[in-house]
Amino acid sequence: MKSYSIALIPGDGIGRDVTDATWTVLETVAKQSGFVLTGTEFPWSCRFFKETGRMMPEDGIETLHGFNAILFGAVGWPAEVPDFVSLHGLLLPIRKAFVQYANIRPHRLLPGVTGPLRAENFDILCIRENTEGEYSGAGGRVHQGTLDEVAVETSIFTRAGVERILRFGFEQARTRRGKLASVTKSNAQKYSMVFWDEITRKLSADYPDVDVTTYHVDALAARMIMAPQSLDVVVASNLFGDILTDIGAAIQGGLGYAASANINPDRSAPSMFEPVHGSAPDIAHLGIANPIAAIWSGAMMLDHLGETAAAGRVMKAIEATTARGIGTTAGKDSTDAITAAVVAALN
Ligand code: GGG
Repeated sequence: MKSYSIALIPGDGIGRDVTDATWTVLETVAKQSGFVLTGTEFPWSCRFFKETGRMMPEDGIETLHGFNAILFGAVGWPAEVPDFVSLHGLLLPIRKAFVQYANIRPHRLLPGVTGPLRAENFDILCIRENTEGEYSGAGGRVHQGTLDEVAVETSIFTRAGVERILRFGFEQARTRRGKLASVTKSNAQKYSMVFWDEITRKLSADYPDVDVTTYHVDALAARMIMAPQSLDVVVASNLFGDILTDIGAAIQGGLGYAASANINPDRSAPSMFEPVHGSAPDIAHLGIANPIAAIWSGAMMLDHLGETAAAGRVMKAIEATTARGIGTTAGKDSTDAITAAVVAALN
C-alpha cells in the first residue's frame, strides 16, 4: 500500500482549526482510496517563538526535508510577535529553502457560493513567483530612529528565477485554455519589470500555441473585477501575485475559498500546501473558520502526490457541500459542521 509522510504545521490562530479539518478529510479519502497518510505535527508558530525565540528550530528545514509534503495552516499573531518576524521566520524560509518557486492559486466560484461580481463563469489560475522578487528580504536600515534614517529594500529578479516561473506559467496555460497573462509594471519599474517583459517575449517563441498578453499590474487588477472571464493563467511576481490573489479570493467569495500550493516543480524537496488566508486572530478559537480553502489545498496536495483520483473526490465533496449551501455564508456553519458535511459527501 502506498504511504506518504506529511509534515503538519498548523501555525497560529485559525490555522489550527482548518488544518485539523483538512486532516480529517484527507484521512477519510486515504482510507477509502487505499493509501496511507502519516502526519507528524510541528508546533512552530508565534507561541513557539515566545517560548524559544525562534519561529522554528535551527534544524527545522533539515527536519522537513524528509517529508513527502507539508500541510500548513497560517502564520501570524501580531499582538505578540511582529508580522515581519513571524513571516520571515517560518513561511518564507520554507518556500525559499525548498525552491517552491511556483505558488499556484485557483480562483473560481464553487457551486452555491455567491461572489460580489455579476460575472460567474470565470476560472483563473494565478501563479505567483514565490522565492525572490520583492520578498527576497534584501535590504536594511541605517541611522534608525534619527532624522537621517534610511530604509532600503531591494527586489531581486534573476534570469533563472524569472525564466522558470514564466515557463511554468506557459506550461500550465498549455494544459488549460492556452492563454497567459504576464504581469509587470514595466512603465514605472524600468529595470526588473522590463527584464521580466523581455523574458516573456523571448519565451513566447517556445510556446507558439499559447496566446500571451503582457499587462501592467493596475490594469490586470481592474480586469480581474471587470472581465475575469477573459483571464486564464496569470503569472506575476511575488508582491504583485500576493496582491492580485487577494482580489482573486474576493471575487471567488472570500478568503475562505482561496486555496494554494507552493510547488517545487523539480521535486527535489517537499512542496507545501496552505490556504491563502492568514491566522484571522479576530475569529481564532471560535470554531467558525471556513475550512474549505484549506481542504481544497489538501486536494492540491493529493494531486501533487499523484493521488489524482482521491484529489478529484475531495473536490467533488467540497462542491457537493457548498452546493447544499453549507459553508457558503460567513459564520453560519461551524468549522466542524462544514468538515462533517465534506466527509459525509465523500462517504
Ligand atoms: N496560510 C497563509 C498565511 O499564513 N499567510 C500569511 C501571510 O501573511 N502570507 C504572506 C505570503 O503568503 O507571502
